[in-house]
Amino acid sequence: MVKAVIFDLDGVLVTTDELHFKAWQKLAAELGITGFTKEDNIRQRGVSRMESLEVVLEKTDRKFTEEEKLALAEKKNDVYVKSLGGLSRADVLPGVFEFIAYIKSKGIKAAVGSASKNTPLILEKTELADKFDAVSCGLDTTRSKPDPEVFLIAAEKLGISPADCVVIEDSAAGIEAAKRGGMKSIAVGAAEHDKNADVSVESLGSLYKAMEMLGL
Ligand code: B16
Ligand code: MG
Repeated sequence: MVKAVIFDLDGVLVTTDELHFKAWQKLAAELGITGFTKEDNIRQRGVSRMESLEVVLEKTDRKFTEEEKLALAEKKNDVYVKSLGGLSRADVLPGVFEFIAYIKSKGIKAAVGSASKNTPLILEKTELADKFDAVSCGLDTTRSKPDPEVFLIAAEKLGISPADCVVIEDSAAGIEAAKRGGMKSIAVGAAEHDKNADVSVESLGSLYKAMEMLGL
């Protein structure tokens, strides 16, 4: 039985995936790295800031100390947070507000499960903050996706068993995390066709059908 939906943030609720990409591109350029592509950026989805940095640094032979890596991640985050300045309700992906209202009308709870430590800021700026019954994010966790921790914390905050939760994700790491946490999952966008997902859809418009397939 579906009692809760846990939404990933970046790439599922909001268009911040492009802003992450631009900020990493800027850092790569500053480091003289030329081969950082969209495909590399897709591997950064859902994983932590420091793991995302490793995806950039694997493109160079230069070696960095842990301290230098932390400084580089902070530098990227400063650029990213600045780019969130202009974020508004208009950056929420099409159909999100309507879909949340729909599941709530069915008595299903809604939560966020995101790796991002910037989750509270993003939810506030996009007017999504008061739409969720619980928020679990990078500020709550010690392990990142594909570890299920972020989704299990969301389920715990909701007081709902993992088996009754459906995760909506755009990353392979997030889909694997849902599976390892004993939850069902719907893969969207960049994660479409992920073999670990229970249902796969191209865009949010198809979520109603996906929920039906999961027994809503
Ligand atoms: P931050 P999600 C993830 O968000 C992003 O997909 C991933 O690319 C990023 O590295 C991670 O958040 C950490 O974000 O640097 O803002 O703490 O997809 O789990 O909502
Ligand atoms: Mg995501």
